[in-house]
Amino acid sequence: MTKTALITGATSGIGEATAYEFAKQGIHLILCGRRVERLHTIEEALKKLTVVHTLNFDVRNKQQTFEAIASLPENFKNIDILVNNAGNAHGLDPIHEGDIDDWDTMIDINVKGLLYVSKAIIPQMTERHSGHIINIGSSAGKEVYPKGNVYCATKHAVLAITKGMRLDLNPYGIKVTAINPGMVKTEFSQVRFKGDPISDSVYKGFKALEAKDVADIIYFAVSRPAHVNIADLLVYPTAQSNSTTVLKEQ
Ligand code: NDP
Ligand code: 8X3
Repeated sequence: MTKTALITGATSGIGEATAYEFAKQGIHLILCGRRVERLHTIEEALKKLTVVHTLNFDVRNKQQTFEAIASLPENFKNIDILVNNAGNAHGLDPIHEGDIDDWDTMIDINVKGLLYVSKAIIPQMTERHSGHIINIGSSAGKEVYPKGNVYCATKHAVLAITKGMRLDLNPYGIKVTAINPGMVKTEFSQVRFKGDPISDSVYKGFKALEAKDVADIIYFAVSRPAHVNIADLLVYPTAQSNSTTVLKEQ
């Protein structure tokens, strides 16, 4: 039976690559993000492969989030796969120099936004006794690195929420998975460093993961047989061995 997936943060990086991967597999798509033009460009491209609907909302806005999801047309209302991917780091500063607005932004998007979207969708999954939630955590949810403080805290929270969801939703036959990548070359560092050219140096001297590498893994997780749940997966680029150790060419 054809499945429907809702992907947050589908306008770039891991979310966009996941949309392409799912579309190739014929999964019907609900693509979410704030940048409406990008949503439409991606929709136009993917319409050749599958059925696509777009939702334009900011996950920080509770009302917008619930209204957007409630507005889904009948043929998109039953969501089988939720990919909670929207998120970013904002800033990289020691805790005593951190910007409070950056902290608010990361907590509001990465933690509260993920919860709002989940709250809007989970009741239909519990009612149908089926569904799969993929939460995009990070290696930063497993370890804390210098200056990573609040971003790492949000990703630790994503992991705790994932574990909580798995416990609470297991009786309803709902799978819950955390996919935790190390360094992936996306727009992530441009956002973190607010367009500062320093963002160009982050992925220099080694082969970082590509968004497609993570998308392949997400599709692998959602395509396992009914009795198999990938609970928690950590993936690094080969050159990376933990959050602070990356083999770079000089
Ligand atoms: P990108 O910056 O390329 O993508 C982030 C996506 O999140 C965009 O589509 C953006 O869409 C969306 N987004 C951001 N803020 C909001 C918001 N307030 N409301 C709705 N959507 C929002 O980064 P990545 O693809 O790398 O990041 C995706 C996820 O992967 C994040 O959760 C990130 O923490 C995680 N991750 C990334 C890693 C990396 O090294 N790149 C490693 C580990 C985890 P728009 O701006 O259009 O709203
Ligand atoms: C993104 C990976 O190491 O840049 O979550 O924080 S890292």
